[in-house]
Amino acid sequence: MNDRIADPWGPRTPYGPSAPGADDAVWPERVDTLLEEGVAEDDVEAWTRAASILHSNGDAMDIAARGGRIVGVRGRADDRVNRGRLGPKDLYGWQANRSADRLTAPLIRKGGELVETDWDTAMERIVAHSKELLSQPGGWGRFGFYTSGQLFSEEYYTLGVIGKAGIGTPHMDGNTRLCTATAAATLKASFGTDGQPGSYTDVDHCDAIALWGHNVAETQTVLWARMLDRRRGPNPPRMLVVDPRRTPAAKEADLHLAVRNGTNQALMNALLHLVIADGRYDERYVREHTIGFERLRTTVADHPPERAAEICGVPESQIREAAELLGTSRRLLSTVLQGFYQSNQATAAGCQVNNLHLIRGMIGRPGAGVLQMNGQPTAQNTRETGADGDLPGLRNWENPDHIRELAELWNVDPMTIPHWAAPTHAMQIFRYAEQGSVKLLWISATNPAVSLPDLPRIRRILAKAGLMVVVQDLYLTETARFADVVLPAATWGEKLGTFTNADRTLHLCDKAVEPPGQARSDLDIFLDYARRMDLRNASGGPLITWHDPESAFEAWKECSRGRPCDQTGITYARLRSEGGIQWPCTDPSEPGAERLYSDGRFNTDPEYCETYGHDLTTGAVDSAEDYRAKEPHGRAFLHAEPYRPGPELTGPQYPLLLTTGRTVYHFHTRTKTGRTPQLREAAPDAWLEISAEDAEELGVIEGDPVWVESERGSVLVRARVSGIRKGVVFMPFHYGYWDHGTAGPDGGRPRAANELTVTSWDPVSKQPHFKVAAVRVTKATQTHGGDIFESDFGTARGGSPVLAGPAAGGTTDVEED
Ligand SMILES: Nc1nc2c(c(=O)[nH]1)N[C@H]1C(S)=C(S)[C@@H](COP(=O)(O)OP(=O)(O)OC[C@H]3O[C@@H](n4cnc5c(=O)[nH]c(N)nc54)[C@H](O)[C@@H]3O)O[C@H]1N2
Ligand SMILES: Nc1nc2c(c(=O)[nH]1)N[C@H]1C(S)=C(S)[C@@H](COP(=O)(O)OP(=O)(O)OC[C@H]3O[C@@H](n4cnc5c(=O)[nH]c(N)nc54)[C@H](O)[C@@H]3O)O[C@H]1N2
Ligand SMILES: [Mo]
Repeated sequence: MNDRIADPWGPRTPYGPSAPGADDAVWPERVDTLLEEGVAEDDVEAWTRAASILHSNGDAMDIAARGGRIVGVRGRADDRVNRGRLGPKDLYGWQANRSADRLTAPLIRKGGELVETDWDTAMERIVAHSKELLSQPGGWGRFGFYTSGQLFSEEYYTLGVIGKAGIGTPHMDGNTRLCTATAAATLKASFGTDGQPGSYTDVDHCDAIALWGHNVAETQTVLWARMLDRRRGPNPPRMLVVDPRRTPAAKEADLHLAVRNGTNQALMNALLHLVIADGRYDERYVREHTIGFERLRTTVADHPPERAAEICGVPESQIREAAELLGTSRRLLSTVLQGFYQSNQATAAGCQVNNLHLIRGMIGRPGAGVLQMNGQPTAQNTRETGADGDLPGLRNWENPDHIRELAELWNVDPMTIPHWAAPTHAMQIFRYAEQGSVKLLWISATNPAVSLPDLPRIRRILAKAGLMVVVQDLYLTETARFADVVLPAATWGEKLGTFTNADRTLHLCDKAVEPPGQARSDLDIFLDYARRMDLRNASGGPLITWHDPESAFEAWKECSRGRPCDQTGITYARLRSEGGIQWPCTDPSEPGAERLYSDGRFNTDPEYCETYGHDLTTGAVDSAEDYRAKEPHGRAFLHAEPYRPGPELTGPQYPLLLTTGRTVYHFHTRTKTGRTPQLREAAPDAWLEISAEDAEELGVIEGDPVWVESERGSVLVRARVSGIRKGVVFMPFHYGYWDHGTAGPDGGRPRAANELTVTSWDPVSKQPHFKVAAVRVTKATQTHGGDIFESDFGTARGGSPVLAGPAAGGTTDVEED
């Protein structure tokens, strides 16, 4: 195999339709394998079926094991998603499972220190605190659960039922709030419910691809390989990229609009303006299948391309060219991701992409599709099962019938299920913890001390007196250092479960090896908590009636019955023999649905839909009566919204616009990829991307240390002079403290992008604005001799800004009784 650090995408296998519009293109197989040095395929003792959990593509693979250890991976040629291919993180990342610093025993805080203990002691500490909270009036309001986009369906569903039907708290959310809350919000707003209209096979058939704030080349490498293979084959699709940076995807594109971050809505309005003005929409489709065209038309009429050119900072001619590309395509595939979701006017701008497809009738047929992408591998499941606070089965919290269905399914009083207000979003849960009303914050499979915005504030919250923090993770993360109880979890390869990728494909991940030490699967931890809490249903029986992954899956399937994400036709046995299956799938003998909305009927019926809608400007919730009055009758909604400036504007003090994101080599806060030698060496430290013009003005050259400061905090990193647009700088958000294991919590140089980001979120999806903040950059000068990174960071700017951890934590350090 070629060096997949040097070439993340591997060799091309070109393909395409035999003639424009033909549906005969099939993506060739290419099997990628990586085994530990010295291990040959013949040495592998067992191959276990799995799929990647280091992005949302759902690449199917087999895990190789030998002597009870994982020794490598191999892509599955027969799977619809990747046809054998794997990306760099898939190929190398499994090594993190074997890291010597995995947590192997529970920890509790004693005398300010985290010390090893046994499961009984750790769980009883959580249970005692929980019971005490519940014994007080409104005790349910004292609980906050902050989970992930990286667990399995079975685990989320169990957590969701514990929270909603057991404790009855609305304060539950996933880090999916930071990730794909806007995907869900735009899908609900436009089509009635969550659920991806498109399919990856749309890549095979499209004649144009538009990437809206999505650096797919680095973040879904296998999907990108599919796109590249089309681009090198017969009848290739044209490509449009909208991104302030000259990413690998932007370099490949026919047209790159390097918009100023935070201006997506202005661009989208101008594009829709031109498409409508040029009559390039499908009048019949608009009439029969949509609502809201007149309002859309009048709103975008105020957004001519010359206005967008000024706001976005791109030539008007390019905007016209983009409208031409979009308006003349017969089969357009759009993908949308964080450049939209985490930016200004996220839901509004995401909805404009849906609008573009709706008014051109380009939805639900081969090649014509929208992928409101997911990012995390199992984010879709957090949303489906309700572990993000939404109701499971894509039900509507405002619809009393939906509440009744759940109450019957779980055999509980409907009033137990929180539905009197919108579920509490992650940023609000942290706010309640800050204010002191949430007194137990249970964090599973996420690392908010690196990934939430405005880290100085997040550290203060996690360290707050009177807040019990429980962290369930694989390692002693930046967040775990604040915990009162740390629970060691088993992970991918060490436990069994299912999850759904970004095109609705379910995969099963089987257990290949035993977890280290006393680590337990997240499912077992949640089940244990439910048992110890003695959570009961209305008849006095146990609330949770399942006991292992398969029985949990069967329970979850019942909950999905009759809903858009119906999985009742899927079984573990099918997933084991057939590989990936798309939902909805109701018939055990049929494949799942390739695309949604092929008949032009959307999930907007008032009895069926997942939301009655929001005001896109304020986020105010519409009432059921308002919604019914629109008489949707299965039509989709076209939403309109003028451009408004972002949450933070530049000025003389902070003249540059910061945006943040990813590199191909790392996953999030690097807990796994930072423990993978090849990936770690490929991108060992954080950096700041800056344009040549801005660098010159600041007297900075490639590699210079620079301070980047915002109103919240500051970081010290090296400059990379890149093709980013002038006035905009970029930082990867992967890097927390200096290094895993090598520096204590107060020994790290500040280098996390989120030291700088702003506490602000989209009014509808509540997704934080990670992609717009005002900063200033100054060249760092040496004051103490030696390497500035070693010597100066603590003193240069008012002491160590990352001071945190055990000394600062230890908030519920009650002695054992
Ligand atoms: N290698 C790698 N792959 C991953 C992940 C990872 O951590 N590493 N994480 C996974 C997850 S959870 C997610 S959510 C996805 C994210 O996948 P992406 O969304 O592709 O990744 P990002 O780098 O966050 O953002 C994409 C692009 O948005 C651009 N951008 C910034 N601001 C704006 C703006 O205002 N407008 C526009 N149009 N563009 C803007 C950035 O320059 C960036 O190139 O990746 C998944 N895959
Ligand atoms: N500035 C900025 N900030 C961002 C973003 C950005 O683009 N810019 N992107 C946002 C996005 S899209 C995302 S998704 C978030 C990601 O942010 P986080 O969710 O904080 O990132 P991870 O590092 O993936 O954290 C997952 C944690 O779960 C642990 N873990 C992994 N597998 C398991 C398991 O099976 N069980 C348990 N119990 N633990 C497990 C890992 O060790 C790790 O500590 O960051 C967000 N923050
Ligand atoms: Mo994400």
